[in-house]
Amino acid sequence: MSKIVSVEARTVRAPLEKATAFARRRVLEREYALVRIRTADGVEGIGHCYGGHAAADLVSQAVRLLLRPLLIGQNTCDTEILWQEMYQEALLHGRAGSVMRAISIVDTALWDCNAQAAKLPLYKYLGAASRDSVPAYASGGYYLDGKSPEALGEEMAGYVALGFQAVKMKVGRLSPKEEEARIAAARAAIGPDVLLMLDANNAWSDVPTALRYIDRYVDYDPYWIEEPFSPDQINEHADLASRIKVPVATGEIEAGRWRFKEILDKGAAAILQTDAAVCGGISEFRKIAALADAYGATMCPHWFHDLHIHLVASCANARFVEFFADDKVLNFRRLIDRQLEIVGARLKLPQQPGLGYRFDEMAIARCQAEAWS
Ligand code: SMN
Ligand code: MG
Repeated sequence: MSKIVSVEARTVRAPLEKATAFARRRVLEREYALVRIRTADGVEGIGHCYGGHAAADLVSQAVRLLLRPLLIGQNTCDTEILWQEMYQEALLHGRAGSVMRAISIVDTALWDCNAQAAKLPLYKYLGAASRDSVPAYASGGYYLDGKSPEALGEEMAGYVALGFQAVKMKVGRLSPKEEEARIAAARAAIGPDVLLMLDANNAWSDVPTALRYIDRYVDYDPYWIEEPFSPDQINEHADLASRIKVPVATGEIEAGRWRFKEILDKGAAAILQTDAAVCGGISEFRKIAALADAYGATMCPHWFHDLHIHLVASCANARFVEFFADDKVLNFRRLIDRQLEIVGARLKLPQQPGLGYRFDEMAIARCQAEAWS
């Protein structure tokens, strides 16, 4: 019996040890919305999303007020039916943003329940596209007060020493000249063969400004330039993509297959960074990945490596998991009870049923967390 008997949510506020920054924001604290779904046969599925630096309660409340009433008593296997019902129910509030995050985490918890009930790791339940491990890149290179280009280079070289052959750093916060010094230091530290991704986090608002920066970056052989503009500036992404050889990557805060189709139709990105905890869940991610495949685009999902390892391992057109090696800038790893194993430049596929990890209640209690309700 996969009948849903309870749906609970909670918001967790997890401070960072040290303030960190990317192009247009400084971050001191991270908020997460968590969900757990229990079934009549005793299975518990989980889902989680980033709720930003404040107000993740918007997501938890959407789970409680909008989604829970239509989930209780339903069957966890009816993922397509339930997705349609949640989407329709949330139409006025949702379609993107916090309410789509709420749908995403509920959908993830349903898939977690179903894969556990089938006693299969999620990637196998979805249909494996990889056997033992998947490629990953190490993500970091944030701005910290007093962090020199040399220190950035050391950080990047540290990821290579761990085994990674692809690394990502932040760009777009400083002047073009200061940025060039950072990128030059990173490239010198990692050598010519390691892939170097650049994440601009919506740094620029027009194509000429973006080009002033990127013209200086190209000498250091970037593998992609990520989120050069606001996500709503799809035309600017497309214009930039038509002018530079470096592939444009985007999509970490986009939701719904229709929006990704627009990105692909306009040639605005060659790499989609769809986040299953943002776009509408695992059900929606798979539709977006199939759409991207037909356009020859590649999926490189956005962070939450513990979740996205299953999606990279079950989509033939997925290339990399984004991996955060410590909890300095992203501290979600502190809230769960299992860490992935790095094997060279790859991550070993977990063999436990479902997502393969649980929330660590003790670790959550050490944060500012509300009770499940
Ligand atoms: C990022 C932003 C917000 C949360 C996690 C990670 C970043 C990335 O843009 O792509 O790594
Ligand atoms: Mg990014």
